[in-house]
Amino acid sequence: MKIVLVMPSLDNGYWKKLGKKVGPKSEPLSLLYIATYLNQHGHQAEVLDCEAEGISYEELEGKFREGKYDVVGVAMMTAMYSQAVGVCEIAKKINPNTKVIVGGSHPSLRPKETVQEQASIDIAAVGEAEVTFKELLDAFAEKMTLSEVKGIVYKVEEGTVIQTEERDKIQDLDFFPIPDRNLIKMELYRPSVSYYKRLPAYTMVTTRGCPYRCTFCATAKSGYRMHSTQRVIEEIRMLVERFGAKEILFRDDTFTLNRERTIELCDAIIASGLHEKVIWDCITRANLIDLELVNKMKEAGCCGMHFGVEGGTQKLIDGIQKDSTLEIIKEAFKVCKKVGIETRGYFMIGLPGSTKEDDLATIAFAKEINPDWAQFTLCTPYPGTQMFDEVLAKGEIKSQDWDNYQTWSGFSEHNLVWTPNSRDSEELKALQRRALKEFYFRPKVLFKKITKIDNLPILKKYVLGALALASGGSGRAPE
Ligand code: B12
Ligand code: SF4
Repeated sequence: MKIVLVMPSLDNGYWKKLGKKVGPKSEPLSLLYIATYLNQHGHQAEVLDCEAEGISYEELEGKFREGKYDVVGVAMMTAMYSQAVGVCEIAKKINPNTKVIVGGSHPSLRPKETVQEQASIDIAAVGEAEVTFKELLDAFAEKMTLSEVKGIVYKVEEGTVIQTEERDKIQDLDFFPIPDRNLIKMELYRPSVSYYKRLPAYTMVTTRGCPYRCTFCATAKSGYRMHSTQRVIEEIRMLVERFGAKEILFRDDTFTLNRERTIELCDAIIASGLHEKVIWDCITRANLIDLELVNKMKEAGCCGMHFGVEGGTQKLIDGIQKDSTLEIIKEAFKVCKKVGIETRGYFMIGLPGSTKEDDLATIAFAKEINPDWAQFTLCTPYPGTQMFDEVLAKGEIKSQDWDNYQTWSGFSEHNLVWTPNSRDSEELKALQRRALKEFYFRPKVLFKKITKIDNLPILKKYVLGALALASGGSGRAPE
């Protein structure tokens, strides 16, 4: 059976020309995990990344024609819904007998609707899909029936779908082989301009899931499972030795959730000598770090930490069940500064219940804690989150056109899909632009950035970033 897994283009018109240069080109880890697992079981799955390789729909038609694939898997996040559907339609147009399977955040949260809505989609995989995909191939080869494959929704006939039993999550992540990066063109990948210090900088995940309950988050209450320390070391070593990685971006939801494991991992990195070859950053929560831990992380090569701050008043962060306090957040940024670790704060404009004054308080709080990098996105209730259900129940969702579920609308013509307290879209969009400009165009921030320029690539990245901001933003989410 010929199998291809496709990452659609992330570009649905939000990108301006400059955005392409500053936006991220992240390895499609989800597809690599699946393809590697399939190939370990005797298949020969390929991965096509339309975003990184700049493949247009026309070129994709050619590739599908040439490849004669029996099975096409397509990744789907909410914000790239249309592009994913576009890929599915091309697959069916080239060969109506091709089995088209979608997976990822969006179909995992709305599997039935996704299969029902789209004639070109045969099956949606719910949640983690390595084993599901393998079993689907078994079903296509008539070794089992579709109804026996757990964790899917499949079309029986137009308009009728069947959802199978839920699939239990694999607890030991080492069950999955290390994603085979030879399936993609690694030289094409690099993070957003403000996200790296040295290139090549590649991404990795060492855990999956998060037990916290933030109302806006698509991975809330999803447990927590880990790769073993030994396996993480093996994967870092491979990225360094085989692909020349100088920096690694750990994209776990909450990297330091298990303090003991974080220390064990840092010790193992140091013992292996990898801390002398590669630096790394991670995303975590403010309540999950302390001075001793951060010192250890720094010793092991950690150069940056990202925190979801979200709002600048206690009322705002309580409203989204962040389960944190402004004091804890301030302390976390202080600790990182003390140790010499760069920080990035994620903030949201227009949180539920917010007024313009609240948003101004968020901007002021960002300036007060003063991370090295601040990201201000517009609060967007994604389907499948608690926030979406709450605002939908109140009749406040203005559009279910998923293309409009963008968090950077301050830099586009689109109206917001939802605003708190019936606030005006334009007011919120203006606040997003104001937040970025107020934060970055401060003399002390500009001075600090300029004094950190010690090589040409860094200069280039700052020039691109500044141009993007000055011209109205990159029009593109770094993440
Ligand atoms: C890396 C990342 C990105 C990268 C994507 C890189 C890439 N090429 O894949 C970048 C930086 C580009 C990105 C952008 C955005 N992201 Co993002 N991102 C992530 C992150 C941190 C890690 C994803 C990952 O690799 N996980 C590891 C793999 C192994 O797990 P996985 O992705 O879940 O994949 C498994 C299953 O989902 C499934 N699966 C996934 N794809 C497919 C495809 C097929 C065919 C099948 C069968 C199964 C399947 O099987 C996989 C293996 O088990 C997640 C958070 C998270 N921890 O998952 C958010 C996340 C996916 N992103 C999210 C969001 C909101 C965004 C943005 C909208 C952010 C923004 N502010 O603009 C943009 C959207 C861009 C766009 N136009 O679509 C949300 C998704 C919400 C939603 N409903 O879509 C998440 C879940 C974060 C969150 N907690 O809310 N993101
Ligand atoms: S926002 Fe972060 S802490 Fe909150 S549930 Fe999501 S991953 Fe966990």
